[in-house]
Amino acid sequence: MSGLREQDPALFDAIQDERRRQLTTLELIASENFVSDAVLEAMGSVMTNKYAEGLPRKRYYGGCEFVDVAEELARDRAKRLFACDHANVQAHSGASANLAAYLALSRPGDVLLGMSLAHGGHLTHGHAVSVTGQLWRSVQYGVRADDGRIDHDQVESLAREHRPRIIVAGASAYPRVIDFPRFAAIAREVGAALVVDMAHIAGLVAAGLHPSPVRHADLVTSTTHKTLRGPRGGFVLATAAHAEKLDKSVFPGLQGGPLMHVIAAKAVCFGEALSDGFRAYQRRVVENARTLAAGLAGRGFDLVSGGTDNHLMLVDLRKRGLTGKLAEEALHRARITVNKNAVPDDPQKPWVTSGIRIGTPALTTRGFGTREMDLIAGWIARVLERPEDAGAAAAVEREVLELCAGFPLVAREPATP
Ligand code: DSN
Repeated sequence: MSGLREQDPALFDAIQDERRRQLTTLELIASENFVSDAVLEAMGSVMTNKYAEGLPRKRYYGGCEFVDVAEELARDRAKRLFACDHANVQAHSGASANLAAYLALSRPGDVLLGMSLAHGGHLTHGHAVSVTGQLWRSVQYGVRADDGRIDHDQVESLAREHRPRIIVAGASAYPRVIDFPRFAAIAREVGAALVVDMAHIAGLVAAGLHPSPVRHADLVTSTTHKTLRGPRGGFVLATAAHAEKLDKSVFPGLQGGPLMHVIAAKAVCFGEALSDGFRAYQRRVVENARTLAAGLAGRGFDLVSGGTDNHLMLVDLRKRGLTGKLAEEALHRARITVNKNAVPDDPQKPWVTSGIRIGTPALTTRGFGTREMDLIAGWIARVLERPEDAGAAAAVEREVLELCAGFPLVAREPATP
């Protein structure tokens, strides 16, 4: 067999271009990260060739003895990492993980109480354009207008009024600690199950830097590729009581053959996350986010909730007369990658928005520290001061390229499961 370069030069070139883009831009999308060489190697392995419907030692196909090893490693390490009874590591994505959780604990038509995307939640927490908002009767809570924090009183009163079957806690653009005990108390009071989607903060939870949802939730869903720094995929943690229902709702309920090469890479990821090096990395992620947030606030930017406790911040650009779209595009010209993001009660459409979301997991993996975060805050301020000025963007771009050259993406410490 020939290599990719010879067999498919167009695709080979696209991969090389993407590699160069990652090396020569400042990656500040809060949900992205750079995986280790070991994770990449497992993902690019022959395990992709294998069908393995079922669970380890209970498969519908022969020849599963080695993929069983991979899945057992992934499950065992996930259980150790998050101190939980049971882990299903087959969900293809965070969206699949959430659907599997809802199917395990409810039926379509039941009431689902989740956080509105417009206030920092997620499409799959019951948004009208998502299957979760179409098949379930969705009720949505949000954050308080005055301080940008989750409005637990609203959660409680909506729960009492609508008696949801499931309450979902978790977010994709919420910079503060989530109070899982409070959610659990509300769920208990109204007889709802609690699902926590910890996709964004899974790495912080693993490192003990955000309180764990595990003792409070019936099911905990997550992705592996955000702060957890693994392959693109999902997983679900369960109490022993829900284990069987959960496994059945993933397969055969929702999915066919599991992606065994991705599951192998999840095993590597969980192994890495058990190391001291990973905990130190997460501490730097949070420290960098605080520094970047302070650097932006100090330069006059409004941050939703006034700052951050975790790996991300949400910048409200309304007072500057900018939209998220314009800011994203201007920063892109300077090789600074962020995403436009709705701020609470955003007057703009979702494809325009009034904010940008900024996160530090990827650049922290790359070795950036607080000194670089302050530089970056300054560059963001300079670009957004004159967002239409190509000269200003070009000047920052030159500095970005110089900084990037000093931080090549190199393999990190090996996994120490
Ligand atoms: N798209 C993810 C994010 O950026 O947060 C959530 O699914």
